[in-house]
Amino acid sequence: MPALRYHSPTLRPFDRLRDRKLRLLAFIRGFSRAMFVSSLHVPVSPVFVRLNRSKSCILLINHGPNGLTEAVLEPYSGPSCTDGHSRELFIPFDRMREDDMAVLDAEALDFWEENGYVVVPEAVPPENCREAEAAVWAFLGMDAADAETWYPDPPRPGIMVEMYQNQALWNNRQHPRVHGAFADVWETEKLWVSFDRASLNPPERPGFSFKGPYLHWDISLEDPSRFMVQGVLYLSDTAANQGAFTCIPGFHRRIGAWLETLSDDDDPKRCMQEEFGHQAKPIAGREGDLVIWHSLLPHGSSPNSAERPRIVQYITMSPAKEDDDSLRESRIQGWRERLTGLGKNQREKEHLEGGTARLTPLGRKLLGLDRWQHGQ
Ligand SMILES: O=C(O)CCC(=O)C(=O)O
Repeated sequence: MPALRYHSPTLRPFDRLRDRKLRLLAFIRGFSRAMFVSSLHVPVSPVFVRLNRSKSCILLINHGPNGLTEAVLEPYSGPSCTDGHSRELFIPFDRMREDDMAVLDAEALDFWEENGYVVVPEAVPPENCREAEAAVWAFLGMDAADAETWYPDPPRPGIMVEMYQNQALWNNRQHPRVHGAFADVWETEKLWVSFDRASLNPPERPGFSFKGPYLHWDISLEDPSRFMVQGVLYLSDTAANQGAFTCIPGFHRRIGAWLETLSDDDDPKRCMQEEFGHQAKPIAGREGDLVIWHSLLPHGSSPNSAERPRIVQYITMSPAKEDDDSLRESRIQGWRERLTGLGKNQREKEHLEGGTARLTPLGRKLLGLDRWQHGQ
């Protein structure tokens, strides 16, 4: 029986089947009810399923009088089985999460794949936003109600706020829905969270103009197949003209071919701005919404022509590197001693003045203090 290769995750997952195990299957993207029913018809059982990154399973399907009634995925470590009783599927994802943990539904995942960004609504509750927003105002020594304090003299170098270890920031990092959304895009829950900062982007006014960041990339473009994601959490409602996060939707899918057209002397960032800058789209969001974007999307902030500053917290997650002891120790030290993030590890204001953030069991794993293997 020939191997079946399936690459196009455009079909919708099971939406009517209620069996928990069947719905679990749906969250291996690309393996959908529609595919089952219309492409495979009645699949033979057992089916050998090779998930990428070396995980394999046996899928056992039991038929009831009305067709498919039960499907069970069992871990499998034996050889590939492609005999007459099984069929080999190559499914390009290795996620096996239960659907009640999923944050992004099939529509959101399709949107993500198409556009390279997704807005996760209400990723954290309003009280988390208010606490984090208050922490930003306090850190900057500004008064939310007094616009004169938003424009200090000398001016701030940009919109970034160099706070990393505040309890309110950690509360958002360790919020289960934030983790769930990143787990959906990474297809694994075993993640570490970045020590990222906040930003405050005030309205432009005479004598004060937006200084960036304009459209850019934060990763090397040497290997355009690399997968990395970034995120911004809106701490208050943010209109499109309020300094919203801006990106060129879908660029992650065409960047590889486009880079091929550039010569060695071309500067990709300048060429991208000239050719595609007009396609940049500001992404509005409500308080607590999290925008996750594919790092190959050109992205930046934008000038604020509204009345109120835009205040955000940056958060991203990536697969935990639990075997890297020195990295793990340095993360723990960064949290415990309240050092600056983004790899800088400096002793600044939070080290001198702050208290170490309290972590939940999820937060301990996202830091690296506890290992993912040991349950949760
Ligand atoms: O603040 C924003 O909206 C964009 C931030 C950004 O460009 C970045 O994090 O690299």
